[in-house]
Amino acid sequence: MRPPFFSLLLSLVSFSWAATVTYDLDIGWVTANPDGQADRPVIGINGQWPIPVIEVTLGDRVVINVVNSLGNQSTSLHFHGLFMNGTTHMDGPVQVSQCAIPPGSRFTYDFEVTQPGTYWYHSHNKGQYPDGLRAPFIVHDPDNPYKDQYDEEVVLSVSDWYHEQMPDLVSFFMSRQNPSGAEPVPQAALFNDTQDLSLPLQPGKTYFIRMVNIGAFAGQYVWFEGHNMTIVEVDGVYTHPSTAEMIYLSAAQRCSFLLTAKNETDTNYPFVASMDTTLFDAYPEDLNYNVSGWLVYDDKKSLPKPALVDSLDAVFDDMNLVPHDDQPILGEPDQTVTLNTIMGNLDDGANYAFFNNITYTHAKVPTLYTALTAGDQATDPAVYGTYTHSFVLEKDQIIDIVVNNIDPGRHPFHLHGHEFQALHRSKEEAGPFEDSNVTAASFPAIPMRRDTLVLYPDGNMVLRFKANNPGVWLFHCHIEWHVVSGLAATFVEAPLELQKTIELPQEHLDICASQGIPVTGNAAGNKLDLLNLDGQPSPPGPLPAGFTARGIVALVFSCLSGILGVAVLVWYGLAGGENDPGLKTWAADVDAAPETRVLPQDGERTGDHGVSSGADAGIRT
Ligand SMILES: *[C@@H]1O[C@H](CO)[C@@H](O)[C@H](O)[C@H]1NC(C)=O
Ligand SMILES: *[C@@H]1O[C@H](CO)[C@@H](O)[C@H](O)[C@H]1NC(C)=O
Ligand SMILES: *[C@@H]1O[C@H](CO)[C@@H](O)[C@H](O)[C@H]1NC(C)=O
Ligand SMILES: *[C@@H]1O[C@H](CO)[C@@H](O)[C@H](O)[C@H]1NC(C)=O
Ligand SMILES: *[C@@H]1O[C@H](CO)[C@@H](O)[C@H](O)[C@H]1NC(C)=O
Ligand SMILES: *[C@@H]1O[C@H](CO)[C@@H](O)[C@H](O)[C@H]1NC(C)=O
Ligand SMILES: *[C@@H]1O[C@H](CO)[C@@H](O)[C@H](O)[C@H]1NC(C)=O
Ligand SMILES: *[C@@H]1O[C@H](CO)[C@@H](O)[C@H](O)[C@H]1NC(C)=O
Ligand SMILES: [Cu+2]
Repeated sequence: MRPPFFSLLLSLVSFSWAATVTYDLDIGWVTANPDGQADRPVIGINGQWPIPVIEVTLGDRVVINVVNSLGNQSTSLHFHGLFMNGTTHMDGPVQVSQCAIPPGSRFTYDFEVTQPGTYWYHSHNKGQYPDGLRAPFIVHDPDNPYKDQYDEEVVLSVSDWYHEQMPDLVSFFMSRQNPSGAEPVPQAALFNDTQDLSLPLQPGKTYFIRMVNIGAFAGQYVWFEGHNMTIVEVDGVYTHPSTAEMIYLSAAQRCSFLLTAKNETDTNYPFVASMDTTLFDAYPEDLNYNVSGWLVYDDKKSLPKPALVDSLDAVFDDMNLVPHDDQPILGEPDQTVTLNTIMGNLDDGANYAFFNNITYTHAKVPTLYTALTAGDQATDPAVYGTYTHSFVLEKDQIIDIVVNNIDPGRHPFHLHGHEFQALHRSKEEAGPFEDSNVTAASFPAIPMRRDTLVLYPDGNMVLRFKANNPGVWLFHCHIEWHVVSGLAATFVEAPLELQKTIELPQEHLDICASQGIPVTGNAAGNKLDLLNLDGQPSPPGPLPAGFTARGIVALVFSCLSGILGVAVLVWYGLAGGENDPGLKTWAADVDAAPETRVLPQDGERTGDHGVSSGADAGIRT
């Protein structure tokens, strides 16, 4: 047996061998047609699309030199799931940890990779990534606990695909013409940025398949005919092996599994990803929401059509996974943050997403830069402004996030800078966690960990993590439409520590200066009085008085009665927000509608939309 000091020595040696891996990424427009239906401009890298899969080894230092050659859009890169421990300024979200990289500028991401597994990288600016700027990011692990159980690794992305570009889709989505907030429905699904993909298999071999959903919106049901999956990793966390016939991968989730090839080569097998159509408000007749590929044992044999599957009930529940390291449940929380997910309209007639009563609007100063320049006041959440929805965490605190879904849609929630323990996820329609009879006693002793978890319609969930990574980290829904409509909050973790450890490279400050973005002071750019937030960027005001109460009723009623309510809202949008007696009459009829829960407008009014009184008027029926 090897004495322990020797293995320590070995690990020190291997650490010092860690390589620096450099990527030069020139981001620019190219044309692509991955579903064979339409050529369109996409955002490529170095003149190519799909953009490259980044592959590094655990412990590597990664240097990514970005040049923005788009000409007409700014950009940024986020490395989804990587902790960025000590380098929160390399995390990527625009106006959170950096300014956007304007056209013609350069920016270098420089960080160490301290976690093994399957990740991805994507733009974190203005709903941009679905235009093509997203791909897997793989961290190879010489000590992968399953390395003796497979022969080959395979990367396999899945995604939805749109024919229109995001800026156009977003401007319609966030408009008074779309008051119900119906998300654009994708035109196709893709495997590895194509369709009819072949995955050649050698008989008897076992494959470590790393699946990543790099899509914008749709969760995907995935299955391989005639083959089971043995799940061994989710979101960079190794798990004990679990057998699944079908998995569900939301936007941003990853799942790695072992798949063993048959010994016989007489048949090829289809595999399928089927978009979760319960997310869609419309089902265009010509939409094929499935994509298929084939496990090819013999390329001279036919590629059979996938069999129809009439139930998705066989889908594996990721809450049943157990991390391979058996990390026990963290101790009692020092802080519990409760976030109610709510959709509602503001006075521009568009539909916004809210955590409690706040729809995220980024600050004038990137939130990290406020943390770095606010001195002792950096521990006061107020300096980050109302609409970044910031929570300040002390170093090493245990934090619970309780998320209640006051919305009938699924939302895949993602936390930057951490993996969380998933302590509880209710079934659909369970109501808020506080109203349930679930107690801490029923939390698992060894909870599943990941960085993105799906919250079910009108359900709730409880997540726990330790604030052991000083930084500024977003918590948000990973449906890109909901990022755009404001479903995000900010955790400012150990800001005083950040002031001692983070030194911003000059180019970070330079790209702000070139765009006139202030880099010191509070969310409003105020340096003298950090509690004076006059001029902070803010969302539109609440629905106008007079419309408000009834509008909210209409909104709630619209959930119940569908078309009629939506029609009224559309009418409101087209009418330019003016009050109308006809609406009142109609609304009076529904005053007896069930209780209104869809109420983001509580509390103080801000912004310049002139609705200054009757803060509660909007919420009583
Ligand atoms: C930016 O340029 C691309 C490629 O030429 C073009 O397709 C796209 O419409 C432009 N987008 C904007 C927002 O101007
Ligand atoms: C998917 O694309 C990646 C990157 O090009 C490639 O490494 C991988 O082998 C592809 N997967 C399949 C199943 O073809
Ligand atoms: C897959 O797993 C299910 C349930 O464990 C089992 O019934 C089935 O036979 C397995 N299929 C294959 C191809 O191994
Ligand atoms: C394939 O053959 C090997 C060796 O005979 C055997 O161990 C293995 O169980 C077989 N695999 C399957 C899926 O039947
Ligand atoms: C997609 O696949 C599902 C599951 O097999 C099937 O029920 C559905 O009919 C398919 N849809 C289309 C448009 O092919
Ligand atoms: C919670 O309450 C419901 C309804 O009262 C009951 O059916 C369920 O068994 C309870 N669950 C627990 C964990 O006590
Ligand atoms: C970040 O690094 C510190 C210091 O090495 C360590 O204590 C902490 O656990 C790390 N956090 C994460 C999330 O890895
Ligand atoms: C949200 O609600 C809280 C608590 O009622 C209140 O203090 C705050 O001013 C409200 N914020 C907004 C933006 O309405
Ligand atoms: Cu969402």
